[in-house]
Amino acid sequence: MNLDKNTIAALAEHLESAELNARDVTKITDDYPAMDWDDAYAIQEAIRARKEARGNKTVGLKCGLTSRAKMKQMGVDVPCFGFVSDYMSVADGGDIDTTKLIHPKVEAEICVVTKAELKGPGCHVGAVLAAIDFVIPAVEIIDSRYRDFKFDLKSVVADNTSASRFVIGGRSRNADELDLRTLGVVLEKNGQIVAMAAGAAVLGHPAVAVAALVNHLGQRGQVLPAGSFVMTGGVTEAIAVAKGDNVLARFQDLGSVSMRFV
Ligand code: OOG
Ligand code: MG
Repeated sequence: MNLDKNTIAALAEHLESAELNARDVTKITDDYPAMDWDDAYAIQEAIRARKEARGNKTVGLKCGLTSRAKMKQMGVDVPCFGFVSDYMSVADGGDIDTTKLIHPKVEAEICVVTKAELKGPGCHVGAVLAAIDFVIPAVEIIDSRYRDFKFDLKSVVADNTSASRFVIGGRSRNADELDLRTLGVVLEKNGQIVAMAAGAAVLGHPAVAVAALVNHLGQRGQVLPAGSFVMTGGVTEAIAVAKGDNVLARFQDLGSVSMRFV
């Protein structure tokens, strides 16, 4: 760690205020170039603590930048991890208020809910598949607090990996009824196809993203408890949306997820 406690707390407040007031800021590594990975995750943890202290529940964990398309879009080469809170959840078919967001983008994601604890290091796809209770589709609405979505990996980790809203929909299925690698996803905006991919876009298999999350937690002495909701990351590049847009993501064997931006 290169930043002191007060700086971490101040940066958490800075980034969380930007989120809650829908106001963009410059990337924090511009002012704190010495910030390291531990600092970045410590800032994210401090944002989580602020939300929980206010009564918001942490309802899931997310993997980000797990597909080549996303890594290329954002100019980075390793995944990152964050969390989602109760107030970020929007019902399938629901409205998303764009006045509360800065510059939202949508991503189609294959998600899982676990039924057994997972623990790293050494967590692998087999352990993850054994621990999956069910697979469920979602659309994540990311909204980087950084101007023009321009950031480096440490800045985005501190900013809770751009987490903003998410919509769970479709229907749940057992993992053994699905081939998560060949599972097709089609993303539509206003009736037009804007992106498509298969599950293998996510690190070769979406369960690899869950294993990476578990190993990341393991390094920090944490486990992924049974009953966890995990988003494995956008299968395609993220698509910008604005007021008036309708988004529909179709998932092979898992139904569809939709929302309106108002
Ligand atoms: C970072 C968050 C990425 C995903 O699914 O890849 C993410 C960003 O691109 O702003 O959530
Ligand atoms: Mg995402």
